[in-house]
Amino acid sequence: MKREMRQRLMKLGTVAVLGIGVFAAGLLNRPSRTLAHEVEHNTYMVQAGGFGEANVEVLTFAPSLVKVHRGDTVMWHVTSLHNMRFGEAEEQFIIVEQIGDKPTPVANPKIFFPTLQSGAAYTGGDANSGLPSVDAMKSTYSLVMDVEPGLYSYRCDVHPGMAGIIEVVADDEVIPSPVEVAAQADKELDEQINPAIGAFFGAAVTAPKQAVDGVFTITAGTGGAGRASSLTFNAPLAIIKVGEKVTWTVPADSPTPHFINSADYDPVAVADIIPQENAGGPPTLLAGPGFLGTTQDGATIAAGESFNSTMLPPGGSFSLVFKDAGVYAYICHVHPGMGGVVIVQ
Ligand SMILES: [Cu+2]
Repeated sequence: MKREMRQRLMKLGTVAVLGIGVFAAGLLNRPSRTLAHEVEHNTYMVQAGGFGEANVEVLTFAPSLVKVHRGDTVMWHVTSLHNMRFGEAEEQFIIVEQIGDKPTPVANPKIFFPTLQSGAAYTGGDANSGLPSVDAMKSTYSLVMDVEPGLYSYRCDVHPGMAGIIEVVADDEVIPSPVEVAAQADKELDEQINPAIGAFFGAAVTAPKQAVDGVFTITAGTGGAGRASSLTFNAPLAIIKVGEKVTWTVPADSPTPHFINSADYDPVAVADIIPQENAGGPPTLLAGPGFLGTTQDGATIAAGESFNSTMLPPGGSFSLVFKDAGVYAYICHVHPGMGGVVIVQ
């Protein structure tokens, strides 16, 4: 996938370079001073997240800072569930709203819905790309930066700490080309992905082989590598005895939360977020069982019973007691490829 992405970027870069070449050739007889003004309106790619070996995902915008001229386009390559929102205020992914007289967890509409469509001009202030739909998660979103020189910061609200800056510079300032920006993006992603691959091997080496005092502890995802982590369980095969407990913990320095779901979990059948129309208003997105879970922490699971935790934030944990012999496969439903098996003897 990464190679494909690179090829696409190269192609884009080549087109941009050719474009500049043709344009520059037409301007040969003009004073060179006008060149910086005329050769404008490049498109700069920013990677919104990325992936590496050992199921590593990095939750950054790369490059984290991109310099553009006014009128240039910034195009984000969105590799997962990310939004880009310009604005000062912090927004929570799930908020509690009074619906009737009942406090109800709902998906924050300020995150989910776009206020600027892709391709529009950004003229300053608050603006949000909205979230890509699940079937269009590999997508692009672009904005024409039609603003005064200055720093414009934005963030992804799904992943706290994931932020980037667009610096709009004066027309006559020479800035890195789209090809150079693409190379910088790859470099920044690799610098984060590589330590996370290391963390994956470290976690595997120290993984427990058996329950201690009746508890088998499994680490969900890795920490210790900044914005990147391996979306794996350090003990993907846990063998316990009937009546023993499994506790999954998310490292406190994990950049992402996780879930513990029975392998038969179907995120389509069990909607994470249930849209509900308001009479005359915007839709309210009720947070569904995908986020809230259906199984209490510490519950006892019988043969064939399914289990689904609530969202486990960094530092969070979730335990199950297995009372029957059997094979219990599980996944994290938001992270493809993240799964494990508990064998109860
Ligand atoms: Cu996960």
